[in-house]
Amino acid sequence: MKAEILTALREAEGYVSGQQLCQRFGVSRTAVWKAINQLKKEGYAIEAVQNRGYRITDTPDILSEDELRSIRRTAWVGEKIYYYEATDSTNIRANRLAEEGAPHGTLVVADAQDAGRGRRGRGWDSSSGTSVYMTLLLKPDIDAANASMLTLVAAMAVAEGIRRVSGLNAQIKWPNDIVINGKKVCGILTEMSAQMDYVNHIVIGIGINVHNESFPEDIARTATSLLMESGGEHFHRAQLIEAVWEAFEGYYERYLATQDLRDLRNAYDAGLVNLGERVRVLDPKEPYEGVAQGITDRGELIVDKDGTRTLVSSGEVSVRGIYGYV
Ligand code: BT5
Repeated sequence: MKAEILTALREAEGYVSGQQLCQRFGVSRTAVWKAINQLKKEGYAIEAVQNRGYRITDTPDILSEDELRSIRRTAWVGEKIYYYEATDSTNIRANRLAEEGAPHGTLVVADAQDAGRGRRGRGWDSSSGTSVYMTLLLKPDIDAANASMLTLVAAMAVAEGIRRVSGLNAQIKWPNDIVINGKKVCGILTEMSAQMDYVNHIVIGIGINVHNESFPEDIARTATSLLMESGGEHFHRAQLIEAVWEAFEGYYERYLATQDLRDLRNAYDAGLVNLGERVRVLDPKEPYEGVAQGITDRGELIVDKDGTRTLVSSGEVSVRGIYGYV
């Protein structure tokens, strides 16, 4: 009921009386009073005035299942939400939940991870109280060969969510990073469980640095946070999460219609940080340089190498800017 009370307080223009809350949720005054007290303990600033009722005066950056549910506006993402103060990795959790029968659209969110992971066995720095770590579980009816494009769909959604909540110019570094001013603010890890021709489930894991003031030495030069890029602003993590998934639902629908990116390609390219720039393709066989020209309908990066068009598939290679990380 706490989530519902939070929603009611947020929706109200002014005060909401205890009586109204009792009637709306069919509970006693004491139950409402208890729930309000619990919310206060969790850090919400709720004013109680006799004969008028309750009013929420400040929404601190609280991450909890109630907070996420109370501001949820998505149609199907997060219909079921699992929140953990700490977990190994939200991707690992989501994979486990999928095997236990959790439905399509289940969202796993954590405040800290002790085994946060990136691609190919790399790690993801996952301190507590600073960031967003979340994973969406999908059980879509798609061809396994089309699944990797979901990373690009998610990247578009994260960039849009960050722009909407913070106003910062978040851009995409193909295929799975979001960057601001040339530094990495978010990484995406998509994993699939499939048979030869049948997708069991897909998890899309997203880590976004929000309040971080600094980073460990090994990533300090390449990593950044919304706080660092905004000159010290603290953005609301639950609102950011909501904004990302709202954007995702729209893009996902367009992806699903064709199971490729033909409808999203132009929008993706518009947010691509390397568009028209020289990049270095770290092909394990032989690295080469060229100019990034955008993506294909299937999400490959088009690189013009001395007049020859080459296509780079995600998963095979990394792409670097010539002058550094981007
Ligand atoms: C990624 O891998 O960028 C995917 C990261 C996905 C993390 C999310 S968090 C929620 C979910 N649960 C998980 O366990 N994972 C997902 P990759 O492209 O391989 O980049 C990893 C590299 O980024 C590392 O080797 C570091 O160099 C750098 N890095 C690590 N932590 C970082 C951070 N917090 N911010 C920026 N860069 C970081």
